[in-house]
Amino acid sequence: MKKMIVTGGAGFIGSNFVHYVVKNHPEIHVTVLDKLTYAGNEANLAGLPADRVELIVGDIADAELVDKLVKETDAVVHYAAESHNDNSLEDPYPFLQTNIIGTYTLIEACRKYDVRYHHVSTDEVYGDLPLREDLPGHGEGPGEKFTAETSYNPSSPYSSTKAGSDLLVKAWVRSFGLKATISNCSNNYGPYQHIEKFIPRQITNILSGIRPKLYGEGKNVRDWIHTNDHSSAVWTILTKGRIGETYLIGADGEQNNKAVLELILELMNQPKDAYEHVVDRPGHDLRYAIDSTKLYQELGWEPQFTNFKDGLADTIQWYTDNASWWQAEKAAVEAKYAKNNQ
Ligand code: NAD
Ligand code: TDX
Repeated sequence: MKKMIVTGGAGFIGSNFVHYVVKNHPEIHVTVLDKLTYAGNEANLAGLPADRVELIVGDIADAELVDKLVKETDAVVHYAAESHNDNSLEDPYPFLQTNIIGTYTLIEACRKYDVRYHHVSTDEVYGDLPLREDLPGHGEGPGEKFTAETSYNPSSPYSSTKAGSDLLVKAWVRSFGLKATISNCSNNYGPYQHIEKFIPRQITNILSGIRPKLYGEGKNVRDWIHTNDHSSAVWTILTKGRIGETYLIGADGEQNNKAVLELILELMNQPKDAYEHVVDRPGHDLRYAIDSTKLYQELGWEPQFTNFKDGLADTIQWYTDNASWWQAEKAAVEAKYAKNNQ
């Protein structure tokens, strides 16, 4: 493999993956295909060598453009998506267009040119799990974490379009022999994450003198993984994974939202209760938890960034040092949330 296309490579996780590839795999040339929606930012790729990374501004649903690019590449790693649950509750249409039609467009081109395809997806396709305290095995019994065998049961317009895109890929593997793998990862954190998302929203609230906002009681659990560990896992699956297989990516990082917020407040020298409870998200998933045994055992992957407190401290430092990256957008993001009393 010498050339790869990374869709959504100007977004949060995609740009972290591009940095990862440039740093660790000097033999690869990366073409980023990104529409630069509100979530995409050319600055996320700043400083990368021009002879190794090329940005093409375009839509993954543009069949002509996709055909032209895929024809010339060895692999496609597909990150581009509409990614925010709250936005999908306001206006689902772009989620259908990008996540379903966009994925369809990419896999059609990959099938035509027999190009290796990796599909980046989310644990949210599996719906949610009960809280550990409500389970007899406290979350460690059979069926109490997501595995590749868990049935799909998505809750939001966002997660249902991701589920739909996963199913398209599975069908293209079976019916057309598409050379694809799928990964379903848990919640990522780290630099370059859009400030609409939970962790950067609260960090930038505190930096802006705004009280952080916790949905409902804050009991909902997310299984946090550092975005660099997501990148190494995707690379491992792309290069060692078995065609047609699904691998779940997680790093045993379960935390409820209240605990995460309290840790952010502590790390930023704020009182533990310096936040507001706001209106809960409709249909809010309760708990996600990933069993990534298959990825560990079959492909020998291991996460490196497993100290959540240290990772969070680094992330806080990044948003503190890079205020110019987010400040211009802050007021508009908060005004949008305020309309729903969030
Ligand atoms: P993001 O919203 O930060 O970035 C998405 C990128 O895709 C942006 O650069 C945007 O400009 C681009 N894009 C959107 N529509 C496009 C289109 N039609 N054509 C071309 N480019 C388009 O998202 P993210 O959080 O980095 O998520 C990336 C991927 O990882 C998504 O597929 C998401 O479902 C998946 N994922 C995210 C998480 C998470 O915690 N954020 C966890 C698991 C999986
Ligand atoms: O202000 C907030 N207050 C709050 O309590 C926001 C924005 C969120 N929350 C809660 C909702 C969730 O329980 O925090 C948790 C995390 O919220 P998000 O950052 O919106 O992430 P989530 O909905 O869990 O989805 C994320 O992980 C899975 C990504 O956005 C998805 O793209 C990915 O598939």
